[in-house]
Amino acid sequence: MDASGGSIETSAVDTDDTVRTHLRTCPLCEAMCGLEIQTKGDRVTRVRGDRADVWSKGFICPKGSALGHLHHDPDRVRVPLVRDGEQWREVSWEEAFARCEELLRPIIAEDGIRAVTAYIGNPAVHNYSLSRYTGAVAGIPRMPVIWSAGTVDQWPKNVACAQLFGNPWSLPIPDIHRTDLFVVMGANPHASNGSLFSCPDILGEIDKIRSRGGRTVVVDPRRTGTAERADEWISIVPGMDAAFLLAIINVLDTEGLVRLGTLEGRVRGIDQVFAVASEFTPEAVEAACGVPADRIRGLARELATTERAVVYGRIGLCNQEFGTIASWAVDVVNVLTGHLDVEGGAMFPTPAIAAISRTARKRGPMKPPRWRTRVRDAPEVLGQAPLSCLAEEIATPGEGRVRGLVVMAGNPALSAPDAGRLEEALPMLDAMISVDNWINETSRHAHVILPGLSALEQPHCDEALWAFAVRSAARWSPAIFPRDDRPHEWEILIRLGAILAGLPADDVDVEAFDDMLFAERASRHGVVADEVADKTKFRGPDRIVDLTVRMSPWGDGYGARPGGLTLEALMNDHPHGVDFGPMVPCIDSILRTASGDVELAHDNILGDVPRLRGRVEQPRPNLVLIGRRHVRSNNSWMHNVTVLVKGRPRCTLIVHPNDARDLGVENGAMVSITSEVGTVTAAVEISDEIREGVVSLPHGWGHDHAGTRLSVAHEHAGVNSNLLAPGGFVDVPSGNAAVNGFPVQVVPLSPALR
Ligand SMILES: Nc1nc2c(c(=O)[nH]1)N[C@H]1C(S)=C(S)[C@@H](COP(=O)(O)OP(=O)(O)OC[C@H]3O[C@@H](n4cnc5c(=O)[nH]c(N)nc54)[C@H](O)[C@@H]3O)O[C@H]1N2
Ligand SMILES: Nc1nc2c(c(=O)[nH]1)N[C@H]1C(S)=C(S)[C@@H](COP(=O)(O)OP(=O)(O)OC[C@H]3O[C@@H](n4cnc5c(=O)[nH]c(N)nc54)[C@H](O)[C@@H]3O)O[C@H]1N2
Ligand code: SF4
Ligand SMILES: [Mo]
Repeated sequence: MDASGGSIETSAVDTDDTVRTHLRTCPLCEAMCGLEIQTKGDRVTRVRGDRADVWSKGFICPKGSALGHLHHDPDRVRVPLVRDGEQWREVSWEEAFARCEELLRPIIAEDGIRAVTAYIGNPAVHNYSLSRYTGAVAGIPRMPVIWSAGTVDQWPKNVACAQLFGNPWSLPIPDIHRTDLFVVMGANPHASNGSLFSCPDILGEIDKIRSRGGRTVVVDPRRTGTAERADEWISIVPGMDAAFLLAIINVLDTEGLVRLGTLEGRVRGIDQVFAVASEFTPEAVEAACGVPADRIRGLARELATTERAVVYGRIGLCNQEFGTIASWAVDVVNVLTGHLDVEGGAMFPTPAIAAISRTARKRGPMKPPRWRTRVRDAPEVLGQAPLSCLAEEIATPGEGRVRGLVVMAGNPALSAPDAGRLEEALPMLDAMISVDNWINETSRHAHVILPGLSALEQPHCDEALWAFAVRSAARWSPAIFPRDDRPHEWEILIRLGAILAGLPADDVDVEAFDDMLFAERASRHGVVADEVADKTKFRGPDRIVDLTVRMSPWGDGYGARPGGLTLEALMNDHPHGVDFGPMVPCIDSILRTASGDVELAHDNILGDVPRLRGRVEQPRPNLVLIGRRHVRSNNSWMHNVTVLVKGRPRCTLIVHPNDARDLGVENGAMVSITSEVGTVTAAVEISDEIREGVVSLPHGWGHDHAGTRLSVAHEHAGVNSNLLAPGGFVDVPSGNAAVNGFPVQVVPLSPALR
């Protein structure tokens, strides 16, 4: 393998038509598949899974094969754009930054930096040039408040882990390779390929569990592709997982099934948890959950008596009404059945790229909110407030109004709850800068669009995601079409941060800021930047990866452990990745709670139980809506690729046959769907895969707006399900959006299209 780390020349003559094969990590989801990408000149000619990859061993999904289409998409923005009325003008980078300065400067002069905020979208996690530098935009100017997709995503899990383990990012991951009972709640890796649980080919692993005599149980209101592949589907009423899990805890207590195993003597608050769970008997919750008491009891016993078992919960347990209790209870069950930090249970990864430092101080219980939002008075939780508040912060006049917004790799016009209000608010901004590669539903409102490089034009390293991976592996990939004529996103973000801090746009010393940011990050790993300056040849995100690789247990510690891994060695010696083995028990290096033990009982979680009790006792609405994902979609942003959107329309409302009969609709009928905040129309797809009383509409659609530049997506528009999601419907302890499980009315609009 050559020194550039994975480019194999397969033609001797270097012409424009040279065929090359490149090794490259897919940046599109958390599975991090290693791909083999063939190019001819400047075209991608073939993408397939890299069978020699130590991590993914050839696995690939349809999105990965579409990477070339994303790169070649004629609609992709390649040059900075500045708005001139309704038109976009292509400008130089200097002019683009000058325009940012011109727009932002008066706002900050008049109202201070608090009048400007930022939104960080999901792809930042998959792009290390962005992820480690979004902090530059917020940090250099000391922006007091930022927003992110986090509060429509995993915030409840962060809150739960902050309490249980003392670090919001210490997330236990199912050891799927060694478990014999895999309970999947509110996750559908058949579509998502796994989340906060990096593992290629999870469905293949489910087959392997069965072949070694084990079982997989999926708890979901919908019989998903994952449920089809599993051994059992437990159909649950949306939002009732917290009650279901408290009932399991209740059984563990009353039937004397608790077994702490290796955590004996390291767990606090069990009695308080049992006291709270005492009224949640399986019989008391069966009607609300829609799951027979016997099945709940049986599952508790199976979990308690199976040597290697694990419960895993994901987005369906997070962006729902009781996200924090549910996400917390998943790990409480793992703890009480002796399945935390042991093989085949829920384990903490030890990443070889240790982006999250484990040397953090011990923490007391979570702090009371340090600030509240101006308009709704919503409390901050772990530094963020509900994303649905952003619209009113822009639209409501008065002191402290948000007048400037920097959006980094996000499309909140489609992804934020109560999206209609955000759609109305974005045009009220005096300055909106989008760092994005397309003109979509959000960036169409920007004044300046600063495009990043395509995935294939830049190197890639999942320096954040390996912390959630089932094995201690690592990989770095070089750019396939490197370019030096355009700034990398990390450079763009530093320049924006400096402009926001008041520096002249044409005089930003990017290198100096990078040094400063590196020094700050190095100090978190106990490294003094000046002392290692001559030991690294990298800058930007690569220097950070070099730091985190070298400070990992396998790293060379900048010379302290000769022969240990460095980024240079990862690049040169391991083009197919490097694998240091499965997860190992490591609770001592994880726990950062005040007591140093696992702390189960916290007021802000247990204190939310009365709200849950109230819901359990309430009559159920007629119909509630949940979302869904599809393997060929990626939230809102990959619908402009023909091969991914062709075929039957996917933005349909799935309705159970009995509900369809009650509504008087047949397959294909158009219906209006109305919630307390909006109405959309969609075609009905009748299927018994959905629970009665529940309908499902996917998110990320609604590409019919004027002013976007998404020619393919426009033809496959669908509707925006977040026009329906009520902004005030949140999981209270975390502030996370509950975009699943809210009541809707469905009304037929047309006769069935037979
Ligand atoms: N109803 C409902 N709503 C949801 C969810 C749900 O399940 N149901 N899920 C929620 C979740 S989990 C999430 S994470 C959010 C996602 O919400 P967002 O992150 O706001 O939305 P995405 O659709 O991921 O938007 C990605 C944007 O990044 C741009 N982009 C892609 N790659 C790059 C890149 O390399 N650089 C730059 N600069 N830009 C890039 C795309 O053009 C697009 O504009 O949606 C949430 N909203
Ligand atoms: N192909 C593809 N892959 C993706 C994405 C994508 O959009 N497309 N998005 C990425 C992102 S940003 C994320 S966060 C991850 C998410 O990864 P996953 O969590 O696996 O996401 P989903 O496929 O939406 O699965 C969520 C499941 O929760 C169920 N559900 C809804 N409400 C409830 C409830 O109240 N209780 C229970 N028990 N289940 C419920 C839904 O029916 C659905 O099957 O996927 C990532 N990967
Ligand atoms: S599962 Fe698909 S989208 Fe995810 S990393 Fe692998 S190829 Fe890419
Ligand atoms: Mo997400």
